Amino acid sequence: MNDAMHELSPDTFERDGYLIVRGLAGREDVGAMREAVLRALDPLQAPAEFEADVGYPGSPASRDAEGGSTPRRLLQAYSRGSIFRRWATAPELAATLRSVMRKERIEMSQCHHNCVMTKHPGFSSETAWHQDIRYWSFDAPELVSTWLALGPEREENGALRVIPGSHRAHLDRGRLDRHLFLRPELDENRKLIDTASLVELEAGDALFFHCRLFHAASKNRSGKVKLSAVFTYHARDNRPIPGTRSDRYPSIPI
Ligand SMILES: O=C(O)CCC(=O)C(=O)O
Repeated sequence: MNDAMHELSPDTFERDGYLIVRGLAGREDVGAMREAVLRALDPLQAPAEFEADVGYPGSPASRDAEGGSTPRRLLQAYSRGSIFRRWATAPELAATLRSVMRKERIEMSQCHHNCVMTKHPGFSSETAWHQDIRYWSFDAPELVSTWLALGPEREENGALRVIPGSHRAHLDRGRLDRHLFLRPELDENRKLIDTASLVELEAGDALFFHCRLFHAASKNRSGKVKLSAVFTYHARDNRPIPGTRSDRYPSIPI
């Protein structure tokens, strides 16, 4: 599919499990977010997740190995400044969420994503095919994440790839490995992966994607860090399961 042709309609989202809204964030807001992120990266302001923590292909073997201090994500983005709070609750973002979720009352989870992805050249890793819902616990697997590009996202710097319609697929457990990644060596998975689309974005473009949509990304082979602000939303009547990781912090009504 040509992403530029992607229609802005809830039906498209329902069919494909994702939607791209071009230029949803203005240049000034993107610039302010970039500045805040670059400040938080040097010196690094916690909390952060490191490439070495995830153990994905290509990541440094430990925090002590070469590149071991490469941050993968700045966590708790919502608490990092008013610019992030403004974006995560922006009326234009909320309007698209209401439309694709077909719900009026929506909340932002502080427990999932709520981060800035900081994909660095050199030591970033490959993220294999997965659904975000795999480790999340809500009454219904119906959450939507927004991925805001703070710079260009291309194959070369590790842009996301998505499998259109895969949020509707029901796969046998055997098609997933122990970490719930798609097993690429299986023919039936290969066929599914062959239908993937690359999500190319410019600064200010936002990808909305369903928590069951299979997606993946490669490492950053360019010379510049790739920054993307990512937040996750659920309908107010879709509650996190008490006592789980999804229930550590209260959600924020938007
Ligand atoms: O940029 C990447 O490597 C993908 C990140 C991702 O899919 C995730 O954190 O769920």
